[in-house]
Amino acid sequence: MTDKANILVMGPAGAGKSTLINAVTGKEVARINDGRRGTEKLAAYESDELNLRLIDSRGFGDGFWDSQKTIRDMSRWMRAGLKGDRPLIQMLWFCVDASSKHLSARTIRTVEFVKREWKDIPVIVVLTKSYFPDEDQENIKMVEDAFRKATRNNWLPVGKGRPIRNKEHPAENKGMPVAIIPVLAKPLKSMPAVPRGIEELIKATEEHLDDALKDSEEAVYRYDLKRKRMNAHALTVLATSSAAAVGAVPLNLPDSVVLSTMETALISSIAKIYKLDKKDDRMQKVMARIIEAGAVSMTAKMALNQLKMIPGVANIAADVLNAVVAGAIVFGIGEASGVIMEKVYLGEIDEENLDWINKVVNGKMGSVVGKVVRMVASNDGKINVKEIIESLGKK
Ligand SMILES: Nc1nc2c(ncn2[C@@H]2O[C@H](COP(=O)(O)OP(=O)(O)OP(=O)(O)O)[C@@H](O)[C@H]2O)c(=O)[nH]1
Ligand SMILES: [Mg+2]
Repeated sequence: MTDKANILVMGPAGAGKSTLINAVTGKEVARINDGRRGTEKLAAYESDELNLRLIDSRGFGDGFWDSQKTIRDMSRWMRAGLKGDRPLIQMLWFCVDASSKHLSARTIRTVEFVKREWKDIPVIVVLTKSYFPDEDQENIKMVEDAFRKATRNNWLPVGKGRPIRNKEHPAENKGMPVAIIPVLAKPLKSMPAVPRGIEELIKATEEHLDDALKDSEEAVYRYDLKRKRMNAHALTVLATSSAAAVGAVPLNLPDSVVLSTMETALISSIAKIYKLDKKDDRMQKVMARIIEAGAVSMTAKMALNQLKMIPGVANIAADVLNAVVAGAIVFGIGEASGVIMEKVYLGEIDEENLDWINKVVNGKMGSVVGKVVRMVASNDGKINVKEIIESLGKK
């Protein structure tokens, strides 16, 4: 296990370790805690894109015996693998649930005991479930204070009499994490919480790995872009089901203010993923142009007309038609926004190129509506909203 950088992911039960691993690898590989059972055994998951191997561990409780069991399990597992000349684990990601607003001394101690096996490996604290960016500073400070207190009390087994590997890492920071990074690995079902922080986590990780294990800048850049794309798509899929739910209540779809509001929220969330400033004048223009090009009234009328022409559809309730059309509209807008924001982010298009924006939005809208119409037609005019929405989301 020395070809890739091995990172041990540790932290209390339910902190979000497995979710984080799935987000970083972009695969649903690690089992998620469903409230009854979480990760039970250590297991390694590799990233296909980066030179990383993430080791998922069993979450521990705050009780003494439980943390002892974690320490024992880990020590056993590590001893079994401690044979090569390079340390088996090169870094530790310590997951702390940001929404819990608390980091106990025992939790820090458990992690530090395990860490001791590898002497000075760097620790990055991942503030998981960082739903609210405006609470980041407060949460980072909470972690710093908890670590400072632990180091000051001098019961931390860290760094005592040991050479400091990283010369730039000052002595008073001994035992402190090399970085504290707020992460939201998975979007919330409610709209505005955009997944974030994974790119920063990867950058910090690369920075603190030995040169031999580092990825190339090119690989990190490609990874970053792929993440952004995935996040934009995930948000679009979530917004699409919300839109279908909104459409399923009696309303006049072409005039729907609710739908336009959802579009605006989705577009600004996607802009946020690409770190574009939505308050910037030029960005405002881009966003307005996307909404205008995909105007709800126009697209809804077009889609409804096409659907109504399919034999068998005449008998279908208006709310079912509305649900499908609402979903299609928001999906088309989200996908178009992803393409547009990425090009702006890469500097490949000029924000003033409104014709191009028009073309992208119209193209996406047309193809999404076309896809829905084809699905309904091939199903003899029957509409299964859930199935259609799900199949839109699949790439
Ligand atoms: N929306 C959202 N939910 C999250 C996130 N991270 C964790 N969760 C939820 O928190 C719960 C626990 O997540 P896990 O990833 O299984 O936590 P764990 O640390 O691996 O748990 P153990 O293996 O039991 O220690 C699950 O319901 C996840 O869906 C996140 O970034 N966003
Ligand atoms: Mg787990």
